[in-house]
Amino acid sequence: MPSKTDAGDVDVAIVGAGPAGIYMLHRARTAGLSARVFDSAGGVGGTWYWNRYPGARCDVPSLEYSFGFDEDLQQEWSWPEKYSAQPDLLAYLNHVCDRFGLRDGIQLETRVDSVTYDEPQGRWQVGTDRGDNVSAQFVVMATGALSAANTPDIPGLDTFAGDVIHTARWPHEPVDFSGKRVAVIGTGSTGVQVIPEIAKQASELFVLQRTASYSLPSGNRPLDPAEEAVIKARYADFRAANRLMPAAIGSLYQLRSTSVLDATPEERQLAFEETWEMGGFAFVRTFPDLTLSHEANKIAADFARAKIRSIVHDPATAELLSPKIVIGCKRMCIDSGYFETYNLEHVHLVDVSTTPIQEVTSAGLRVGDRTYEVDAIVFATGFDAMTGALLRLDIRGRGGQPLGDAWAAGPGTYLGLSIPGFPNLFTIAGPGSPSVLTNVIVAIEQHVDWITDCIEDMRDHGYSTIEAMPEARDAWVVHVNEVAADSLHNDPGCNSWYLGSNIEGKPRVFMPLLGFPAYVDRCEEVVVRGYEGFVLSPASSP
Ligand code: NA7
Repeated sequence: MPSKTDAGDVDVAIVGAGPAGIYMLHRARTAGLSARVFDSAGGVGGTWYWNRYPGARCDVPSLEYSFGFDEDLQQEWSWPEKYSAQPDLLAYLNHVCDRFGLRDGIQLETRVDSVTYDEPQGRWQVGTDRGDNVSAQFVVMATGALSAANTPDIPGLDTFAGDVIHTARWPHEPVDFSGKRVAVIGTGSTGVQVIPEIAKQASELFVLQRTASYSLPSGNRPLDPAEEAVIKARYADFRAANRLMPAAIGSLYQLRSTSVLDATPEERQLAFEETWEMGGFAFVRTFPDLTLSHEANKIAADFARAKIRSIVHDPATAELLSPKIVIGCKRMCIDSGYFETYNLEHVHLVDVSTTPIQEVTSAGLRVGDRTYEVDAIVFATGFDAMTGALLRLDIRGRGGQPLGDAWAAGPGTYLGLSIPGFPNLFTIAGPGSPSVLTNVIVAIEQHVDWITDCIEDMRDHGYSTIEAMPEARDAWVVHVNEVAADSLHNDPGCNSWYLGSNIEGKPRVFMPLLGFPAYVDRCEEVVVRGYEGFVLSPASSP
């Protein structure tokens, strides 16, 4: 296997300097591979570099949403809060880069705009907007599942006289909304975080809601050093226990194992109150069947809707804020004071579910007969998730085939790691892997370890190329769909970004794989069986 062939060549080109790209660089280097990371951002951090809107916070507890690959790292870092705010996560990821001496391998402010397979050479050409043309034996797409920001194409947007900001492209300098009339479009995980913060400053705030979200209180608080010490005393065991959980988090919760349908109304109420108070995702796991059957699901949904009615004073607003969809079919939101915000006199909820936003004028937004005059519009409208970042790049595999053609009917991968026709190109936390349905840091570590071990195996055994077989991909796509078929995530009333249905024209396909721990076993089994489902070729035959 060639090492660096000339100044511009590397063994591994990595696209993206978020947690996945950072860890990939570290593992590649420790495996003796030359590697370079490219990112269009001005700093490392990925999601936590871009999403610097007020209120931005992780919805997975800090002690779990952090790397577990190095014992010293996890012992020396201290988190100030149970759920980390964006600046703390960004500081952590910068610390990781410094601690492992990674900065010289990361090329920032450099957008990769083409990734092309050079078939005769058996190498990839990575082209950037700075004119780099780097030859790499392997390419790792660490581009993030939620990084391609989605701004709806609303007529007249370019005529608006005020400020337009997408939450995922928030300015670095503080934005002052004091005395301003602001519109926020979107009430997903981002909306529920940013809305209470903007409401603290704005003179008037219009929230344009298309679909009401279930949102659970975070229960965020300063992290108790004693609690942190208990985890740190057995951090490796804690991580291992989490890796056995369906979402790779939450091994600490002592939840019930019996059906909600077998509980009395009093027992249900008590159980739900307990997990609601606990904060975070615990609520959806109060009983094991809440996300498995409609009957069980409705009981949890009714409880959550009753909570909204108990918080929001105006009954009409409470009704509008009460989700009608299955609870948990979309990603649950986690908030700090979201519903309470609607009790403020200057905060107005605007329903755009039946009458969409028609146009933006120079003065504001027109919905039906009414124009909402505002000084700023904030788009909390999410992402072209899972495939967006990959398809926005010009990736071409064997025969010059664009990835967009290969994925015209939906993303087809083998193990969420590899695509037939795109040899030696790996996706981290890509479609077809548990990715966003797990603690994504755990998913990233598992993928990076698998990819690095695979490259090392290839090197040890004289192989230069690995490529997924089309039959293996087809069987994997069937598996991903089968697992999701009976899940409430696939409920016809649910238009989630998991299904791509937040983006017009995107094929409706459930993209992540349900079933984390079993997936890890499957990846290991594939290796044990000699990379079953892959073709490995020796150096002479690219
Ligand atoms: P989400 O969860 O996709 O939420 C986006 C929100 O924007 C959601 O309420 C959408 O309504 C709304 N939206 C999108 N387009 C429009 C238009 N054209 N008009 C009105 N409303 C619109 O993105 P987030 O950034 O909040 O969260 C993404 C993930 O990041 C989250 O799940 C966590 O994993 C972290 P809709 O529901 O589509 O009707």
